[in-house]
Amino acid sequence: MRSMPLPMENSWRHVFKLDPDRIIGEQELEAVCTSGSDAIIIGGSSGVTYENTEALLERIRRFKIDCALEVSELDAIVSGFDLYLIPMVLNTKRPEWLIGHHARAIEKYGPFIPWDRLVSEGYIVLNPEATVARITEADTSLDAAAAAGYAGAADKLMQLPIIYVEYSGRFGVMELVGEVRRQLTQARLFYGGGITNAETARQAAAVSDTVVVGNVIYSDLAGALATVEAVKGARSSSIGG
Ligand code: 1GP
Repeated sequence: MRSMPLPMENSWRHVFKLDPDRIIGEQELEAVCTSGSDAIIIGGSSGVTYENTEALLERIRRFKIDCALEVSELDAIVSGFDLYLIPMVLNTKRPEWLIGHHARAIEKYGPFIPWDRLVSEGYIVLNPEATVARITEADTSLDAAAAAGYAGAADKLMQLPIIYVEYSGRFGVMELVGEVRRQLTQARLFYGGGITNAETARQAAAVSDTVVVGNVIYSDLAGALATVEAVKGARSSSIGG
């Protein structure tokens, strides 16, 4: 009997997230795409359009690396990505960011949605200053036990394949991330936020399955590239014991 291939995202240990609304030069993009990172996610919380998303995908396609779109704008969904990541914000005070936009998208585009390429992510948004926290009115005051409660509900009751602890723009509390990790039975844990060098990358890698590096690409490329090696060499509480 042939076993089902594992989902692509399960092999991602390190991911770079590129914002289509920010400028990146050819050499810098090449360095990112050939760095040994496992995938590129294209996504952002503001200024994402069909045009800038398509333009960035086209440039990334010159390289052999998985490329996923993290969907935030219905008007900016471009075909041709390997995967489409669908965020559901677990700790939002506004239900449209958990399920409402999703329901409307299915109502409108249902027959055209490539379901086999969609993966949902249960976001726990924890930096109050991040654009995503402001837009979604996330309850960022959660302590570790409360964050783990959301993670457990999403892992066990909703069966989401990814839980994403998001501190975008600020390095988070690793004890909290570890507590979230311990609640998960089947979901993969993504961590993103404030990773700027090898040391912060190693710390995040120790408590999560997939480490996402964003902003530092635009401010310190060498620091960004150093995170790849650091994550690949790090042990995780869930990978390899
Ligand atoms: C953002 O989690 C990612 O969605 C990465 O965060 O930009 O702070 O690295 P940074």
